[in-house]
Amino acid sequence: DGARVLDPVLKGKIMSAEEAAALIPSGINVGMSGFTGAGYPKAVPLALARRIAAAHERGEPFKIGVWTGASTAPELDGALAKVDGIEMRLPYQSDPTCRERINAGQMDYIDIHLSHVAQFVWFGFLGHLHVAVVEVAAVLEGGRLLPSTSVGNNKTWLDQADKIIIEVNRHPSLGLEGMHDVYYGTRLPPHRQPIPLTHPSDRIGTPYLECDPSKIIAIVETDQPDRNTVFTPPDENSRLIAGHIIEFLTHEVKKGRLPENLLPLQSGVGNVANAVFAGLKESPFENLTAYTEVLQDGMLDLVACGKLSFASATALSLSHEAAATFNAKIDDFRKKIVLRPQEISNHPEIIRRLGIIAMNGMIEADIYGNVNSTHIMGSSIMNGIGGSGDFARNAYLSFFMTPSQAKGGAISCIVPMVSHVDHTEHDVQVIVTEQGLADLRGLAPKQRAKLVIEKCAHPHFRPALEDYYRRALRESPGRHTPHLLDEALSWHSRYLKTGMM
Ligand code: 0RQ
Repeated sequence: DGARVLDPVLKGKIMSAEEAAALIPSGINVGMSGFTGAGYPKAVPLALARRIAAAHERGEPFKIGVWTGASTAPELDGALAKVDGIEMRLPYQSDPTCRERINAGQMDYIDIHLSHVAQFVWFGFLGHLHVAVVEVAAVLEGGRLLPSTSVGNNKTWLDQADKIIIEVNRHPSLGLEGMHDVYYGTRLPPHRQPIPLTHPSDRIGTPYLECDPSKIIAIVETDQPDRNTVFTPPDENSRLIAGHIIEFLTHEVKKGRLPENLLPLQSGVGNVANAVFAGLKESPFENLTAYTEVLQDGMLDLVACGKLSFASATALSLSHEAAATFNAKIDDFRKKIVLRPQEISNHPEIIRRLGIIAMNGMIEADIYGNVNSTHIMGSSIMNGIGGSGDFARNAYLSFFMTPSQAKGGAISCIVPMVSHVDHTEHDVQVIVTEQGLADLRGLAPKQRAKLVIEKCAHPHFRPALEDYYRRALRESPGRHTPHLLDEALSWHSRYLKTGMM
């Protein structure tokens, strides 16, 4: 009915998802909105998947490149992967069908730091962007757009794409108006200027996305909620990990290395991250702030109860219940939450300046503190590096956390050598498992190894790690980072052969 399309000329561009999908040809790159299941287009990708399936049935090739903010939902990644419609995917995904195709060698995937994506497109490093498909909450006069529940890379998609398809979703609250801050001051080197953001609550841009209305080729109306993220209540391991982190932060405040209200917090995706915020709710800390990419239930709860005075993010990732709370109290949340483009939420310059406390999940760490966040047994992708690298390298303090074992105790998450490296020993300051916390700051490799084994490994695997390290100390040709190269990855190969590390 065009209720959320306020521009009289653009009203004329309203059409069905099928008609809009027909405007997307095979072989092009499409920039889609969407970040951790929020603000992704909900109708055009599904219609496009049907179009691709029909082409394949006729024996015609049809594939596109899919670029996003981060992970999306079954209606986008899942649907397009199922019909084998994705030639190349970037920069972060968490869809089971995508994952299966990537790991079967049928789909290419480039895993890129989330802060790099927009600038790589501007630099021309990723090729041409032909079409943008972006969900918004309303189309205002003159092609100004009210962003939806994530900002992600939408500014760059709208600026860089030749043609634009807008999905205007009636579901998100119009109370979102004023919550976004889209920075239009980025430039290309050598013309870059400092980004004038010195506090998580600073507003340095405009509340709207802008685009050249003549590039809009279609507007599709939808009325659907975002994918509902399901959070399990914190389990025992998550509670223990959260407890170790809070005890450590308390100690750092006592030592004078952190202010009493800490420094802006960043936290990754998943249940452990969520549990840390549940733990912070019970902690004595007050007046906290967050400068992060994803705002999950745990963080929203801290904002609601007043413990967290301000949160900056690029996307919401809420359960059904939390989304309802968010909408009901949106006028209050708008004063305490800002959503920015991911090139700003994850910007190394700002992360370094604000002194972020970064807390991210990992798959495994080795005894020297190298961290694998992305690969299972060295060769299969799980999700992607996401923003963890943006934050880890530039943070004031960088935590990586995981339960000490996976797959019912068949796998040790502390290993002699990681099977893939995302975060090198230089970017990892604190490793936390339910067993304990290893503070690696200021330690040399051999000191790190002793501590990681003692504090973080599961007792079931600790003796084998101690044995490896002892023998490496004796037999390694170099004694700076002692390793037995023939044995360093034997834990992983043993698991692949026997199902047990
Ligand atoms: O698999 O469900 O099949 O059993 O890996 O493990 O313990 O549920 O952990 O949900 O916290 O995710 C690193 C993947 C952790 C996530 C990762 C298996 C385990 C299970 C998941 P199953 P858990 P979480 C901000 C920051 C990178 C991106 C990032 C991630 C599955 O945190 O994607 O940080 N991080 N972004 O069984 C083999 C091991 C294993 C293992 C766990 N050592 N070996 N399998 N698993 N450890 C957000 C964004 O950037 C968007």
